[in-house]
Amino acid sequence: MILYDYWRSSAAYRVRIALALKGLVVERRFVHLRDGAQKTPAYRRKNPQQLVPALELDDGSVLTQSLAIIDYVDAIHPDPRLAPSDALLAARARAVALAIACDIHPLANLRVADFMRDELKLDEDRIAGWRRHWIASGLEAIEATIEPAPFCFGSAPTIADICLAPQVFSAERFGVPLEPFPKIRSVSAICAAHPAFVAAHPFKQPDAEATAPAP
Ligand SMILES: N[C@@H](CCC(=O)N[C@@H](CS)C(=O)NCC(=O)O)C(=O)O
Repeated sequence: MILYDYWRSSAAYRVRIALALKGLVVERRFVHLRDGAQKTPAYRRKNPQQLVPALELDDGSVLTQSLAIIDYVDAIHPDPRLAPSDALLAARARAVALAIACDIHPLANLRVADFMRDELKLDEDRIAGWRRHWIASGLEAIEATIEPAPFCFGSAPTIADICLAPQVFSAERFGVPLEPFPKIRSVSAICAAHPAFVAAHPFKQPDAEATAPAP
């Protein structure tokens, strides 16, 4: 399998965590988002959405969308499971993952910021304010939802933690204060000490750049 990846992509970071939790090592191809590598014809053939991550399987088929990729990996390598066994908790963990992946992350994405800057002529302060607003209001709702024990919904990481840790990384990067979110901070601290989350961290990736400007 080949993972099309970018160190600072929080969606790719989710997939890296899931693969690490499963103990799976895959080939990596780095798609430099700031250089626009996601828009090249070669990558568009892999993912017509021009987004990372994408996972190419050994038969050449390509999976896109981080949550779909994680579901696939969880189905073919079920140990450890990435959802709580309890159906109610599983639904709640999925809801946190979807709140992040569908309702928070897309609003702070690179292409959205590019459009605001290039087409709407908004300045960097207003773009940064937009990002902070949607990330903070999204995290406020998640703070009210999770029940750290010590992960979001129990003693093992699930899809909720897999999505939350990268979202916290982005929140810190964009200057969102985390003081109002003690439960999120406690989950984040537990994740930061877990080997799979450590291995998947953006700064640990081969394509990481020490001084890359935001976004
Ligand atoms: N819903 C998608 C989101 C993927 C996504 O937005 N990836 C970002 C990086 S985190 C990207 O490739 N952005 C490129 C761009 O905005 O041009 C998923 O979960 O995989």
